[in-house]
Amino acid sequence: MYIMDDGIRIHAALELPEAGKEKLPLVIVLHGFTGHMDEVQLVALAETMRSLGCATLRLDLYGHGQSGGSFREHTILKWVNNALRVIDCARGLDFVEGLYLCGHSQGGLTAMLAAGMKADALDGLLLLSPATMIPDLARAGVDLAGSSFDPRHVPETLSTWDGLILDGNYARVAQTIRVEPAIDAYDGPVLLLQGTADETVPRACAEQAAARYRDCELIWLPEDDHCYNFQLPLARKAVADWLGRQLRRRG
Ligand code: FER
Repeated sequence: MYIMDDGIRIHAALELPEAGKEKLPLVIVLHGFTGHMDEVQLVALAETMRSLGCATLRLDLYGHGQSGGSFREHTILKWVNNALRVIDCARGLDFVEGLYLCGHSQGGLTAMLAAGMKADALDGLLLLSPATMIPDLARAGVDLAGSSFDPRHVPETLSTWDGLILDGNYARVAQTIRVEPAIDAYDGPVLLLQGTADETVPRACAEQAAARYRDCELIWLPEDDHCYNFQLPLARKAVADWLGRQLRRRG
């Protein structure tokens, strides 16, 4: 199905738990940079969430997967707008009681920013290796998606590690993003998962975000990478334990 956001189609997969009640908690799941909703770890973690009785809504964000917009024109703020729109949409569904937001990497950063804007709409935040270093890389002009530049004179386009072209506005937008105020504006419960061998997001990013949130459980996945290729069962268990606890707490 598609959810329209300001004229752009957001491709979404709504899946219900097998043993569902009349009212269900819903988890919205956001992928990362160059990613899509069908990545192995997102499909697996969404299945874990459904096994706990939640509905899941996996999305393709602007310029990714089967959604509208081009990769070149995407920015983190366009993704935040997508998330805000989908949160509003989810709140309007009559079967939804309890709303959680989950995001991987750049989608995790997006989830943090959206949660800071809509803390009152969310019952919990699940952050999968959130890429909180992106704004700092953009401000430094160093190795942003593999591209380095003068941060005061951002080029018209940047070319990424995989030879994809990004509009310079991606970097200009990222330069303005501050994660700390978004963290401070969200006082609900947070789960943060991070592999100890993640080569994309530095360990310090996870440590700093977890320390700053008021109620955050940080789970380290030993020797795991950015996409949980080695410890997916452990990632599933961490989500099941934390989300199960949140659901029981809410009754
Ligand atoms: C970067 C490092 C990581 C970057 C983006 C990411 C745009 C995002 C990774 C992901 O979402 O998986 O330098 O630049």
